[in-house]
Amino acid sequence: MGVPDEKIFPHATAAAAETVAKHQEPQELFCPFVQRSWIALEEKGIPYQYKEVNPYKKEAHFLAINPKGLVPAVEYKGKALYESLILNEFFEEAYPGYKPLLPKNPEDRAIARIWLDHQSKTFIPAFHRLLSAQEPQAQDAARQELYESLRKYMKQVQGPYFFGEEFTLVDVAIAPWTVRDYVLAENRGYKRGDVGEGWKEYAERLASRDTVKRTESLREHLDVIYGRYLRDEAQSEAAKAIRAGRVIP
Ligand SMILES: N[C@@H](CCC(=O)N[C@@H](CS)C(=O)NCC(=O)O)C(=O)O
Repeated sequence: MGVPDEKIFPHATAAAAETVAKHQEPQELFCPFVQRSWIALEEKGIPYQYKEVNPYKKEAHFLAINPKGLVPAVEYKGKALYESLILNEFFEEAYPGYKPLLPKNPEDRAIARIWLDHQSKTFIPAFHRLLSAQEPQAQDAARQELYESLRKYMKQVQGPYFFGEEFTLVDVAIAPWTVRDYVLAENRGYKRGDVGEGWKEYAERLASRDTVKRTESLREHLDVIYGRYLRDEAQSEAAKAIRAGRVIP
């Protein structure tokens, strides 16, 4: 039997309801790094509580979880953890009873990490450079750089996924960009088919995977943030790093 207090009207009303309504808009839906860790959680079936923060509003409670002020971040047993790839490996280690997303043998695990590193060092910076490049020459150079990174990557993909039938963290980590590369196709002359090496088919396969679709938000919201990148107006840490020729944090 419930307690009498359960019968109280449980919703905010009047001005308070308006305030609540203003804070319903998902804030980090645009973030491919968040989607990486979200896909991993969904793939593994780990129980979690999803909390939204606006990463551009560096509030104290957010900085306490990630002093770098970036999403994704996780609070686990009172400890603050962050960095999408590190979180994804943490899920593997902290939840061994759940579906594995890394191969069993150490050499394949090392190979997985080599190609995750490749994504971080070549693919993501090239994607950002192409997004924010204003001059046609700079766009051409960034587009070639992106294609080159993807060609190297695709030579390693066994198909249908990176390690064959097994869907692993390597696929998880690149999947969010397969639901975002339409921005480059519509604005920067990028074509999946021009990469060759099966990138188009692989990208379509990742983008249509259930856990990727379940963690995907509306394009109209993505368009707002990407508009800022396309005009090179974005003030995110990544945008500032690319502009200054620094490594993306
Ligand atoms: N290396 C980080 C990158 C995370 C990141 O850049 N997140 C963006 C959103 S997509 C962010 O929090 N930006 C806030 C800012 O730049 O101020 C990771 O892999 O988790």
